[in-house]
Amino acid sequence: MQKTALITGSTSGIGKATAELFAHHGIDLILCGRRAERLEEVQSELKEKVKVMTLQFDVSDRDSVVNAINSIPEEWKKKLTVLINNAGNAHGLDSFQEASLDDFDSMIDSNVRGVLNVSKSVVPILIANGQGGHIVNLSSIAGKETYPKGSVYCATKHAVEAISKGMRMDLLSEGIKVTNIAPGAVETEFSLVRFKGDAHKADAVYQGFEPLRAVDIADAIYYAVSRPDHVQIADMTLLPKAQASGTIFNKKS
Ligand code: 8X3
Repeated sequence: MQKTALITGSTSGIGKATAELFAHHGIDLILCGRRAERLEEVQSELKEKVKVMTLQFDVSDRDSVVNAINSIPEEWKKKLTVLINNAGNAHGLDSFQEASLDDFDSMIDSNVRGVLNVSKSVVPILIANGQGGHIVNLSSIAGKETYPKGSVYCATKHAVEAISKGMRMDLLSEGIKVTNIAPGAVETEFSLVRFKGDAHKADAVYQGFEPLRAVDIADAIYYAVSRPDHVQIADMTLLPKAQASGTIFNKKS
């Protein structure tokens, strides 16, 4: 059956790489993001290969999410089978005593509320379609471990892990599969956002070893969604060869 996937945060990084790989494999796309221009760019890049529509919203804005997902035309809703909850970010890498509540709020809003807002709007569509479906949640090595200066980022990704497990239990009876994907260091705009545009600090994160690329995670996501119907990939953790935990790296200087 022809798949259609809704991808949040699809204008950059892992989300964009996933959109490109899905298009390559003939999966139609509902591209979601905050930045209209970037959405149009990705749409024009991929529309030669598959059907593409775009939705502009911020995952943390509940009303915008509801309105945007309600506005999906019926013929697209009927074909929607895959949700990729990719949008999310880290804001700051600071000790608990130095970090700001604004940064904590931003991470909770995008990484936790965002996943809930989008999933609560999309799940009824999947259920109404009656064909099962597949939800992929982007967690992190930070969802498996806690590291210094990452208390709340790690907390949000621990929440994603719990949400993935809980969704898998509750959606079992609907035939909807849930996959949790937990990457380690992936070279994207992630660190630039975490360090609030400080390119020097962001680049340093990925120096001295070969980090994962966005396409490596897209590859894992595609693997999960392309298994036979009876196979459910529950959880995948992907690290660079030079990473052993959230904080242990084999860096060459
Ligand atoms: C991003 C990876 O190692 O900064 O989720 O937590 S890490």
